[in-house]
Amino acid sequence: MNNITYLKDYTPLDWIITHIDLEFKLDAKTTVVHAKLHMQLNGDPSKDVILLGEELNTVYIKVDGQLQDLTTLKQDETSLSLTPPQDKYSFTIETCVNIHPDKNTQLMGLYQSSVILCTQCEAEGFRRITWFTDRPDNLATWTVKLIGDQTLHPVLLSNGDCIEKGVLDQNQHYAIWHDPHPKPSYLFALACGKLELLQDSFTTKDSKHVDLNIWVAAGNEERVKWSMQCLKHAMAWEENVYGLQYDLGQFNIVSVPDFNMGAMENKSLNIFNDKVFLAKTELATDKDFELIDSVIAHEYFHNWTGNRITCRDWFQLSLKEGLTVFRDQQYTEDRYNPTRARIEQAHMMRMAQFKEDAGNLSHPVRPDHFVDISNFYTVTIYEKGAEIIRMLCNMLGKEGYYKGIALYIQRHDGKAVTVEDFIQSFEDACNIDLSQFFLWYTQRGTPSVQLERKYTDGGLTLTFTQTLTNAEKEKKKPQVIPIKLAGINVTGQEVISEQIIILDDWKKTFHFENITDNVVISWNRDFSAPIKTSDDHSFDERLLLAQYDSNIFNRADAFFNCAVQIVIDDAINKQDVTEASQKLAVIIQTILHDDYCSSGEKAALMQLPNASYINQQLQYFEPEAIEKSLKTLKYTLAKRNHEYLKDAFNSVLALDHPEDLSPSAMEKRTFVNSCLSYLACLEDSDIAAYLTHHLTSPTSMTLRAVALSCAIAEQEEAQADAIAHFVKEFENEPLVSDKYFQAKASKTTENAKVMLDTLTAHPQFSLSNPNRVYSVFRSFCNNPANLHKSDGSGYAIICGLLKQLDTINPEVAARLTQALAVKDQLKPELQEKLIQHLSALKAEVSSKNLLENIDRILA
Ligand code: HT7
Ligand code: ZN
Repeated sequence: MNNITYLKDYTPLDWIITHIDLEFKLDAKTTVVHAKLHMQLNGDPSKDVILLGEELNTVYIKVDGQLQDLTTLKQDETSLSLTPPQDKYSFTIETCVNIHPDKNTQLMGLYQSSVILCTQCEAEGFRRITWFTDRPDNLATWTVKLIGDQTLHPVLLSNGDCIEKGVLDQNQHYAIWHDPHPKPSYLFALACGKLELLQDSFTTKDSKHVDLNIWVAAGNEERVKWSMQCLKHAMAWEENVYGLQYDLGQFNIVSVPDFNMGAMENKSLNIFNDKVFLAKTELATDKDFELIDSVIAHEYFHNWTGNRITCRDWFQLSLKEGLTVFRDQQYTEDRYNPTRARIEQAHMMRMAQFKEDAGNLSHPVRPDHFVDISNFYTVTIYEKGAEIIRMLCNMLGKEGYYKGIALYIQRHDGKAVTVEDFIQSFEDACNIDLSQFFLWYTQRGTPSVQLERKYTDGGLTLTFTQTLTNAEKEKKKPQVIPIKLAGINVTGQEVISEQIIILDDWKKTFHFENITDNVVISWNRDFSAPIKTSDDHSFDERLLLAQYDSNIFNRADAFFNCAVQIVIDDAINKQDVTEASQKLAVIIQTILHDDYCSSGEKAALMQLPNASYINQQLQYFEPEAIEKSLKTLKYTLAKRNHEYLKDAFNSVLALDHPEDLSPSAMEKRTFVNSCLSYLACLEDSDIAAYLTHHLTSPTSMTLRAVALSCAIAEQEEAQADAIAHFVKEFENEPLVSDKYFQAKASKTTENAKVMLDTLTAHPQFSLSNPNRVYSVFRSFCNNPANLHKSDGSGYAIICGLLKQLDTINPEVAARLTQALAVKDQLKPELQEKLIQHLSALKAEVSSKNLLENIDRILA
């Protein structure tokens, strides 16, 4: 059994590394790493120094210059124990190790990605580079010498400022980098290779000049202009909104094709996955552009929330991630349409985070144990963590929030701290007790809140009841739930004005005087709390909200929930839903003709739920029935609005300028695409011609990508030649091929194995590139009708893949298990099949990432 690390066992280091001198002799096959660690007493001097290392070929280890006998040092496979010299409070450890970047398919530590040698150290990758404490609470200053071949590695980058450069014999050269800001090892980075540079600069409010350098492989230069603009926007935004400035003379970004996540915030040397960095309108969609903007902002914002103030231990991961996601969400809301942004954020929470929290991998935002921390880079830590801070911000008001942030930064700059330290800053700045609020960090699961209306002479009483999953078993206490609400009468007038009430008990009532009419409550407006809601509203009352609610977020929500209800009534409750579907169709008509909403808001207002979300609402998944009813509903809505949709589609399409990346131009294209996704399920020769045209002509990728997914989903046979044309046109553009993989793999098919074999045989596909693996297999898993096929064949496919990935990239493998963490929502026969496949897989794999998740699912 793998070792479990517990939060309660945290102890500070007895010896810390205060400074490190590192030297790399770079070579893809064998890189030689020399390290000199400057150790200082931080606790008990009688204790040994424990250093961690993984897959290192150790050449020597010296303590204060004395060679050590390697055979006696090892504690186990991944740690060694060194006895400090007697009576000394500081000493040095020197090590020399060989590592093999070209064999590193895990993409953790130092690895090769196309022509670039680069690193990924968060969370525990630095120990794959050299022996180190490798904990976030060991902050050190760093001096790094990089030596490489001038032809293969003309650019040599690391953290901080370059303090020396020079040429050596045998075509070698070197660069020395010094980072004056103490940082933990997970923020170390190097990136070396044949890289092209796009340079710009930024002047801070204090008139400090910062060089902005973007480095990419040759051929990608045209695709980084947007990224540079986004970086400058993010820097200015953070100064204006948070009053925080950049703290070094240069900021470097390198983009690589092989990367386990989106990007990494290494101090002054961010490394990005090409997927969230490279873009031009012919190759990337508006969604890609917007995502790039938010990820660049996110990584840049980490400089303060994560780097200057970091985590004491990995249990505190949400301290930096939740806060930084909240900050990048604020940025996106300022840059684009805030309502649409909020609808998308809530959508993500409901689709992914609620699912995680209801499944076998559920964990608190601040977990209290783990086997492998890399399994905790989850929507719970990131997105739910951000929602907690949003609630805090709404409850304290903007002024209180920024006061708390300022105090947090003033107190903890340069330190490794805890979530408690963060919350304490708000308590002290705003003089408020947040002890009950803190339960959001420690209690897992999504709270469910139920609302009941009762009319009493001349007034209305609202009763809110919260229930928490496993409340008794896990000894849970009621959480603090801020609920934004308003009341609307039958004509759509607001008769209870918008306000925030706080539910901080299992049950609470709120009374409103002078209410005589029937009132529909628009509540949890703007997703004021990350909760599941249920109430006593009728279908018609929900339709009223979908039509009249002045809060656009809740209007979209009402439409969405009506659609969910219709699909479930049709598929599961076997009710006649003809009338309800027609009523919902009328709402689309209203949305299309609404003069007060922007195009992006209209698109958000008529968004349908996906099959995965609807299945999630059932006691047991019913993939086939849900898929069929969802298709029927979409067809009914499209058919009834055929002409309206087409008019709206054509008139907005006519306004399109593919090169225009302004938010309003992007919104228009979003709207066109959302009309198209309805229209494509009808027989319409104009729409068929539109699909063919966009698949075969170089128009905007925003329109082409959705044309592709609609063609594959709805008209695959008729559009076969056009689809083939698209695939051929982009055979050398892996990021575009990913869009094809996604569309194909998410479609329900009779023979999934054949379909997946064909995709994985595509020349662009490779199991060692995470983007390709996710495009095919995550998309496949997101379709319940494929993954949860009644014969268990979906599980056989995924478990077969996980077995292969276990030896190539266990982190990616473990991330894919998330789709299987719904065991208890499967009917007994299917559950049995999943258990069989997972148990067999467990016997065949060895990575702790994968084993931890398999165990959690099977538990
Ligand atoms: N903080 C970064 C996390 C990350 C990561 C974690 C595990 C494995 C690979 C990784 N690459 C990046 C990303 C972020 O949240 O900004
Ligand atoms: Zn982050």
